[in-house]
Amino acid sequence: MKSSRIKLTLTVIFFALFTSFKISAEDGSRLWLRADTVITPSEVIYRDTGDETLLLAVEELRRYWKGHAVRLVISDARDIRALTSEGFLIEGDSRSGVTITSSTEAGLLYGTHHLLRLQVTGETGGSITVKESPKYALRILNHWDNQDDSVERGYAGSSIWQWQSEQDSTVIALYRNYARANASIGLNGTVLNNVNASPLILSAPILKKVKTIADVLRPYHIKVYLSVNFDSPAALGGLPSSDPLSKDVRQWWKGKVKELYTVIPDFGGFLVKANSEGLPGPQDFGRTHADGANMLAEALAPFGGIVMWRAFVYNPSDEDRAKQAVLEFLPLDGQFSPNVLIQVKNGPVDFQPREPFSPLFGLMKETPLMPELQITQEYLGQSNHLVYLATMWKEFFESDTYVKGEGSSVAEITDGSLVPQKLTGIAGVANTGMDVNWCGHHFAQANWYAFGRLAWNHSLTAEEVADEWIKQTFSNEPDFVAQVSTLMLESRETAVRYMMPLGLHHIFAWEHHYGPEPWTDIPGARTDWMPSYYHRADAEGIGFDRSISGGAVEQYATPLCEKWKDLATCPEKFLLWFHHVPWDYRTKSGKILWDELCYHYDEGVQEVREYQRTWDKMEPYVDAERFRHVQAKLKIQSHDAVWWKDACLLYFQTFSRRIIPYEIERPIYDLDELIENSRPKTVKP
Ligand code: BDP
Repeated sequence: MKSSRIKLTLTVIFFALFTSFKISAEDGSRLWLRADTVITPSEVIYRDTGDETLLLAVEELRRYWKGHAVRLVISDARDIRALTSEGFLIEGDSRSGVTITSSTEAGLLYGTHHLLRLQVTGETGGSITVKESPKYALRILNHWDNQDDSVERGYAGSSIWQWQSEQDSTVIALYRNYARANASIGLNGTVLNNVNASPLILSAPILKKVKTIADVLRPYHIKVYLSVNFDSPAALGGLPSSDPLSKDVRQWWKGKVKELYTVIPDFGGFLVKANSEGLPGPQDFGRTHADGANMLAEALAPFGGIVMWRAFVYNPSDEDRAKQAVLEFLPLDGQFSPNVLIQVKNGPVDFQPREPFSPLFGLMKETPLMPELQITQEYLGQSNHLVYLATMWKEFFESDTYVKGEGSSVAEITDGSLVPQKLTGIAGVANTGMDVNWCGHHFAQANWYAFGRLAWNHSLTAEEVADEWIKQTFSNEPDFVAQVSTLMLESRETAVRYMMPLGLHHIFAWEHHYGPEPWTDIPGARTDWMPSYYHRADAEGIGFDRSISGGAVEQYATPLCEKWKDLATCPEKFLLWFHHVPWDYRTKSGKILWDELCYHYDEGVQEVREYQRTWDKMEPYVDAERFRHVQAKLKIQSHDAVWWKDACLLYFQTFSRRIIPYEIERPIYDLDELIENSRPKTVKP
């Protein structure tokens, strides 16, 4: 009896070990960097200066390059100088040898990763000539990580910085893997902490940890930045105020910055969220955003540091929230110091599944603007929904602002190609956490990947990026690549359909932003946090009329303003963003608005079910663990799509008083039940 129990235990242990070993091989922890190491390394020819970045490039090539010798060359020849310092040239042939040339070691590391990517995606067969320079100089991840290791809007576990733990060899190895992943896609900066920053981030014990992170990231050519709390001089330094024009306050910041650079000589600079959502800022002292930003800029300038000052501001007021950033920032154009960038979210409200571009792009002409994209899917199903964001970001990059005539895309305005800029940059709010696959959903890794690739080169297509990612992350099998790529490319539009079609926005549960709650109305809470503020459904129709005189549409240049202002010419994807539209309005399909809305929701649901069928067919191409994981997530997504459809249609029907124009399956939800279950348990003060 006893011995058989021991036997059983041993068998269990054996199987657990065996299977966990097998599983850990494809648990997603290797991200898109899954190439096997080569048995006989190829020759790597380089001049050993001991530079750590160069040695990382050499190590990558020795481990993974399967072709003939690679030569790494630092050169300042004219054609190399024509590239930016991070640019590179790859020339050669995998059979007779390849040369990577750059003016810097960082360029060689980027070139190395590019070459290895070409190898994995099967493009190193013939001769190779690649010449690349990044479009944006600063390509930065923003981590909304707190010192207690929680992550604001993070859906993949606790903070990868592990603030609460010893920075032992396991933690250092984690930092290293993170840095390598970022370097492989061209990212060169990281803001470690939440924009809702605690003043304690600048305290000595935390700066010690920051230094350790910076030391690990440095060889990967990744700079560390911090979000700072504007009230730090008072809250941390004990000064009576944090007024940016006070001499003592300015001195405090200068001292702090000096201390920072003593510990981290290549520190990048500060990211600041000020006078936004209750955070302190210069306006608390009757000063402007420019006064605040310039004070920090002055402290950072001697060390080459920068300030990324966020334009995400809105206050409870009579003004439409979508207009407020322009109202606050445009008058300050031209007043910011040369080392300040204004960091602007892609849309004027808040990372919705679809928004028009923020009108600050193009309007603010004298100040470098840095787009802020959100990789973490706060409003896009978090880590449960498969939503590939590159298509959304491409829509944003390619949006024509018309401010310099036709062809003034957001991308060309911000990357300095249309209007020369002193500084160029782009930020992405990270989706990483301690989950073994880093991002919660295997397909959410694609968004981290795509952010890096598009920050490097926004003219890549969403399809090219998806192809690269699929081949590296899963398989080169053409059938698999084709089907999964189609699914990814459609996925964002699908999410828009089952969540907020036709320009609807912000009808989420107001705190967690996961599910639908178009009915929420909490007495005493801010109206601009309530869905009804945005959808404005009533007996006549639905949508936010921003086409009125003085409305948000007027913040856009001619001819966009005129086009969007007119219901007849406004693209239907923005219909309810700019107009309050009667329920019986005839849409382009010939259906009335109510019916059109119903069909969009239903199509969204049907499309997710189609993704489930597609994925089921992919089983032969995918390892069992990742296959099942994605399958399970799609099931949740499919369930949520029906939840969205039922919630929105049942609720809006109470206004439209029309029938749903197709035969519906019995709704899985009842409106009263939906409302009852969604009542917030706690209310923010
Ligand atoms: C909103 C998030 C909130 C962030 C804020 C911001 O809900 O958690 O703090 O944006 O960007 O999207 O500052």
